[in-house]
Amino acid sequence: MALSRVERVLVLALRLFSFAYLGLVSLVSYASAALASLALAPASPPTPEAAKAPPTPATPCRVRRVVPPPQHPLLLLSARELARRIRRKEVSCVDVIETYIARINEVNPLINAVVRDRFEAALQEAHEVDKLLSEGHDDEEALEEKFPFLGVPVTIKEAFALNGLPNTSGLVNRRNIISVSDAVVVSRLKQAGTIPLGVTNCSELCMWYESSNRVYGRTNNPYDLECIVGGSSGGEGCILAAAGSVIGVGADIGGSIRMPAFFNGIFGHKPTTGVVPNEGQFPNTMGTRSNFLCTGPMCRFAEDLEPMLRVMAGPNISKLKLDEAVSLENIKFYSMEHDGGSVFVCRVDREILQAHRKVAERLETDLGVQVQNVAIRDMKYSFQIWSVMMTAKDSTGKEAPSFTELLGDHGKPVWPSWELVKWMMGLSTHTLPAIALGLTEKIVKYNTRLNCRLTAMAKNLQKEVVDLLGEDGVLLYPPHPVLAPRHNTPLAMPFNFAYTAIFNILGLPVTQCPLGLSKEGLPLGIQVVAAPNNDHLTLAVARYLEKAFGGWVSPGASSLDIPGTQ
Ligand SMILES: *[C@@H]1O[C@H](CO)[C@@H](O)[C@H](O)[C@H]1NC(C)=O
Ligand SMILES: *[C@@H]1O[C@H](CO)[C@@H](O)[C@H](O)[C@H]1NC(C)=O
Ligand SMILES: CC(=O)N[C@H]1CO[C@H](CO)[C@@H](O)[C@@H]1O
Repeated sequence: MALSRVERVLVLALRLFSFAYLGLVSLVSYASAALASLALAPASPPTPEAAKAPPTPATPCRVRRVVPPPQHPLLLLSARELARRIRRKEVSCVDVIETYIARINEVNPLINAVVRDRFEAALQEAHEVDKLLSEGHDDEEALEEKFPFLGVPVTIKEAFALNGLPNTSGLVNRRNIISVSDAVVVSRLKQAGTIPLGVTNCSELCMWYESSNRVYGRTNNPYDLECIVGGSSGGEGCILAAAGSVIGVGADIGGSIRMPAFFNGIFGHKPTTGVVPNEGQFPNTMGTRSNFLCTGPMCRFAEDLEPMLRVMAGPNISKLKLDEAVSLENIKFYSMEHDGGSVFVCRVDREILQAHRKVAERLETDLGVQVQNVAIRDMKYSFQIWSVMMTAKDSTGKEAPSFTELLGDHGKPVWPSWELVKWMMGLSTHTLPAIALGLTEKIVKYNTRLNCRLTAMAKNLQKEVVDLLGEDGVLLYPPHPVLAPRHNTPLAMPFNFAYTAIFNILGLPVTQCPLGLSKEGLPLGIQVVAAPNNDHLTLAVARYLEKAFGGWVSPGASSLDIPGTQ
């Protein structure tokens, strides 16, 4: 399919914009660095002691700032293991909760991931759990059946309602809204015995892949504070990776679980569409978009994905086949190393590619399987397909609400060009990506013919991928073309999320799995995709990859940072 004229103009405009934008960003950062060094320079001549001190070595490159590694052994256990030890009274629930609160207090000033906490209430609930256990009404098995996560701390993406905490989704207008109820998944997790510690940051209206907004500010990557955490469930990915939480809740309409899971080196699962209820989050989706939004689990340890999914899905879990045993040797593995060359998206980073190939090699040697390379042609149009499908009318002919309407939050729709002017003067309460998205929505309208073609393409692509994977197939696909970028730079590569977004349109279950760290110490990863309702396959592969590649790596613990190693 040739590019339409609109698209060609858009690509050109985008390139120009990226250059201009990156130029501006580097100018501003040099200027502020220069100002900072001026401000730090001693006003008087250096004292003799200062003169004697060894000169600070010139650093050839930027020094990476990371969060300190977790020291307490309780912070290194999976949620399953924590629950087991609490049930057996090998550790008190109060100890677990206090340890996690201390960890959040230690790392949050650096990363700004937890934006509101409920520490006091959590401690109160921990005391109740310990009391329940000391009364000893139930035996261990009955307890596990009733409360699989009894006493386990959990964090929740701020966009979800958690009683007593805000759900602004980063909109300044909603700053004073406090939830008076729980979202369905939150209430199910509470019933399973978890203790929520607080809510975590997201992007404005959950529509961008950098978690920064005018209500809570910006969240920093625990492996490099200068880098983004991804979005929209970015605070969640970040606090999990920083060992300030062990399990968490995210939602994903274009990669909002999988991108932060990738940038922060943890596990994130986008379930098959229509299994986990989305109710109780803002903005809640309407029309066709609700077919693409998926709520799902995020966590540090692969073994926690499945029990979380069971709890969050409730009765809908019967749609999946989680009780079926999976033998990895019988899975048909397919691999696609890039999308085939979309003009909108960056090329896949060499280290991501290398990690991908290592996975394929390892599968072949460990399991004796053949990983088959495939080239699915229309994956190249992922971004166009996603954007057309997101604005499609639903079966009743109703259009999804526009982004500018959502920004206005039941008030007047926001006028993006005016907001841009205000933004330049530092007066807008919106973030630049949100304004840019509003503008794009106004300017770019696919014409009807192109619309029909892309809609048809989405249908065909879905059939092609589902037929290929069948009941026993799994596709390996990069989670994103680049490693966690520096803050603000995503604006210069706005469509890279197409690598995750296409699977929302296709409705397939996908698990993002961490694969260790890059040379620079940033997380690597891979997406594992299966046909609808075959979540059990991707979850089994996730557990295997964790064993083979080490899973989550504690930030600040890589050989690069510990003096004396290597
Ligand atoms: C939080 O957001 C959801 C979704 O919009 C909404 O249903 C819920 O009422 C909100 N909570 C409050 C107390 O406003
Ligand atoms: C089952 O899934 C559907 C679609 O996501 C959802 O609307 C419904 O609430 C779910 N049912 C239950 C009982 O969770
Ligand atoms: C930068 C910023 O605004 N950070 C805020 C994030 O949220 C916490 C908790 O609400 C605040 O204390 C920070 O000031």
